[in-house]
Amino acid sequence: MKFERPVATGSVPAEEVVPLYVSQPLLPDPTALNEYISKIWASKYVTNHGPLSLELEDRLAAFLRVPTARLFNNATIGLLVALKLFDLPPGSEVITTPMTFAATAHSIAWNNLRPVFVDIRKADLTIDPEAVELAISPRTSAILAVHVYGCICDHDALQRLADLHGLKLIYDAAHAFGAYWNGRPVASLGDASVFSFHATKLFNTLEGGLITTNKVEDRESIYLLRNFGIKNEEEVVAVGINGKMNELQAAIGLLNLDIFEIEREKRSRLRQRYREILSGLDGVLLQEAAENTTQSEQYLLVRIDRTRSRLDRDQVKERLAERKIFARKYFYPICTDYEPYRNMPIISKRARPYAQIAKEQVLCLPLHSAVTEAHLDLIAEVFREC
Ligand code: T4K
Repeated sequence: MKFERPVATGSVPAEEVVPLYVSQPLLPDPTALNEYISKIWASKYVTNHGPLSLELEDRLAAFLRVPTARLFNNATIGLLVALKLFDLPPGSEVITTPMTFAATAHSIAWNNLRPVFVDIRKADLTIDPEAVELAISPRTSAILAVHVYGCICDHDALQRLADLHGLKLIYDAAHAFGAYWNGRPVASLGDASVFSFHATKLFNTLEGGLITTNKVEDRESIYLLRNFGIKNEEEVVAVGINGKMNELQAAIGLLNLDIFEIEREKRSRLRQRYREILSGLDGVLLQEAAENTTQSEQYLLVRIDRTRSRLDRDQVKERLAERKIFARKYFYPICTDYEPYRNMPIISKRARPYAQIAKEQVLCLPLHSAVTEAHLDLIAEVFREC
């Protein structure tokens, strides 16, 4: 539907408002980057486990308090390798959520495993442990849970189920860098976690990813899988892949590691501002982190409940776009709407899975330091109409 309304009538004229996207990459000072570039150029060592990537791995392992942290060229390859690491029986089932990015489900299918989709919790849209329990069968080998939008899963309940049924518990932590569960960095939860360092992520290396585990012996296995399975010049001992991070990406990571907490602080304050603007509006719900967890500040998710609001989610998105504010419908469509997984059920304790309701409501608003009070005025105006 096309709206003919004039754009922006808030305190700031629309033409003065710079287009605003859902994400904006955190980029380091180019002068500092140039220093790294000079060093890389002088050394001529640009990839294949270079000194900067090794330094970044060590710093990340210390920051995340894990013995094993292995960098990857992106999180999708990281997810492929994390699943490969555990030699799950071919054709066995991996329980996951449909409310996620395509990479989660695809990494299961690429490993010749079968994704089994289960419902999500209403409170924070993370995977519902009760639905996981319903889906466990003799064919299940693992749970691939997602800390979606930066909200942390119910780890206690998932770990209990994994222990009880002898399953691997792997976290797609693409959105969760820097988040805590019961005072622990989430990197140490379950059997493995995979983080994304894509440009749209708070901590980023332009493209990149990281696998973390609690076992020191995984360092060698992940290293091999990341490097074609090559042990030395004469031995190839595993079916590996090329998942290496290059030195330019690592340099950006080293610099961003020094500044990302500042950005996160700004995002926390911005989340508070969003709360002030949106709380009390009928039919508008903000996602909140569960007790004993912290938000990574990756995404600002609102749900717009059409049964209680005047405008639906798509209309709100369109009205924001008219004001040059580009929100995104992460994650609509959900995985069970995709061609390869179409018609697969979403196992749920409800007659109608909550994921089917939530997918019509979700909208991610810009959450980064380029958001100004003028933008917030425009956003508030749209939501008041809503
Ligand atoms: N698991 C989960 C749960 C994930 O969400 C993801 C990725 C993965 C696994 C896999 O991680 P990686 O293999 O990518 O490391 C983006 C990202 O590409 C993707 O990393 C992310 N999740 C997904 C949720 O979103 P798009 O297609 O929505 O991005 P795009 O290019 O439309 O960018 C969004 C906005 O960000 C743009 O409108 C403008 C801004 N932007 C973007 C880029 C790339 C910039 O300002 N500068 C930029 O360079 O997929």
